[in-house]
Amino acid sequence: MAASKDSLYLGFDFSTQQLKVMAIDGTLTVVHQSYVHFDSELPEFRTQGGVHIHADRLTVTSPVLMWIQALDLLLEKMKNAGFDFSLVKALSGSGQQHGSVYWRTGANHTLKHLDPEKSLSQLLQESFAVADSPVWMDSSTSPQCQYLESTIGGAHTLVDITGSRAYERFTGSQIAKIQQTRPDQYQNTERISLVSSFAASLFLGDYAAIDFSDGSGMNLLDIRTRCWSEVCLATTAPGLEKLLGAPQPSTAVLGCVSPYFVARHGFSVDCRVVAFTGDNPASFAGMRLQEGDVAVSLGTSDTVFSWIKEPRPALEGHVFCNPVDWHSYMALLCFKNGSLIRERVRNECTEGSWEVFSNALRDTPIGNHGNIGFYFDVMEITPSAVGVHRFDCHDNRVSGFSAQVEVKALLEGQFLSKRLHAERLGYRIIPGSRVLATGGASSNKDILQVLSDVFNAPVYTTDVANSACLGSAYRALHGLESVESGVPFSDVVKNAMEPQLAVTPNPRAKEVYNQMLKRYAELEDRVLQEVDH
Ligand code: XUL
Repeated sequence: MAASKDSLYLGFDFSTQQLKVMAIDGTLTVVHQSYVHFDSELPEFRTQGGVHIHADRLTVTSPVLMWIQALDLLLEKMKNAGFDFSLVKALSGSGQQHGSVYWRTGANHTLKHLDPEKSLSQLLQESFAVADSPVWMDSSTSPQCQYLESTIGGAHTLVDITGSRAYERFTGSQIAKIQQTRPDQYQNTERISLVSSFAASLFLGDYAAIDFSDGSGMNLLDIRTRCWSEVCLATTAPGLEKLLGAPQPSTAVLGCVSPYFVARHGFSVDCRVVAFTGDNPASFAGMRLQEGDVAVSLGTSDTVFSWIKEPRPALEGHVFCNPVDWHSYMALLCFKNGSLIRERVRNECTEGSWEVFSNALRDTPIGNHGNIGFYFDVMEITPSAVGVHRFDCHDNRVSGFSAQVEVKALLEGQFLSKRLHAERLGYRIIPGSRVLATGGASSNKDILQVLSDVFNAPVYTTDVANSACLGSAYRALHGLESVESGVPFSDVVKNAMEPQLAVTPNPRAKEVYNQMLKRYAELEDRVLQEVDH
């Protein structure tokens, strides 16, 4: 299909704090953006950061009607801005991962017969068995996680099937908790959606399938067969297969927008709805990762995603089905000790100056004279350990490093850890591999140089503000084109703006860090054994 400026593709992102939309034309140019901020624009729901944190501090939910009202408001804003819905050829979207929505018996009938004279929030008031949806910030399901792992034969078995061990925020345990604590509401549920497939259902006027990629964040999907795992379903809650519907590829075209959107907003009857997915998979698409690439986001918490061919699920991190190529996988790792610890070390070792911090990185050799440090101010997710642990070149524990060595040890340690755990999930550096760096710290070239040296790959920077939204718009375009011609995602987005090359690896780095990675792995095991975690 020729790139056309008259065809538009929409990407929505139902994220934790706001609902966003981006429109691109056939040349991949962004032509429209809008958003609705939940706390400030829908104050009647009294959320903070888009959520309600309950008295136990562990239960975290969002009102499902808030998301619907936000969509009414967003479409209204777009109309007021003169947005022409009739030009939209396809739409897709993403949602915060793991959150779940419980449609009440009879809701699908309502979805199929929406009166265009009324708003979605008026029409769907009574459509939910559970009014407050559990979201990814919830950590109240430890008993359900323990039960799932022990019943199924241990964490390793669950990892082998679903790509992740049991996590409190993952949807399976959330569903189990609802079924156990509110059996009446569970009984009255006709369908369970993820936030992503719930949002797709609104546009489709029918229950939308859960896609393989977001479905991988539930501890319920067998990531190799891409079917629900019978044993996981049976261990989680009764009657679940029917409640979830069959999962579909993330690139699937689910149908056309419902007549409601045609009559009320002027969408074309042919506008396709492409399966919605999770926000991380959508960002993966927005950053246009390719095989061998790794994306490193350096923010409050650091995250790493990579494209992998052969998954090797591990006890840490997650393997999800790949959102743009169903034969492949994506690995996702989260690290809690990100920029806050970089700032603490900057304050303590370099008088609060990034410039002096950068000098320390430049003035210390690659490999830092064999010194290695682990810096976990708060309990780390990957690996599960806490505290600061320093080792000299003979693997002896030491109580402190000089300021310069400390700075380098922090950065080398953070990046060795990212490489080690990404490799444990199946990531491999191959010729042509790129590191795509994003987030606050990616503006510091000396930090990026260490990243490039440790990964032995060039580092590119990419502005991924709203990458989930952009990725969703790309996916809408790709979904439409692949259904017509089977064209791969990378071809559809090949003319998008390229990331900028920031630094290339020092030729001496490869050997030093290959060696150091082995020592780092051994020392990490020692830290895990020695530390009470
Ligand atoms: C990923 C996760 C978060 C949410 C944020 O596993 O829990 O990144 O997707 O929206």
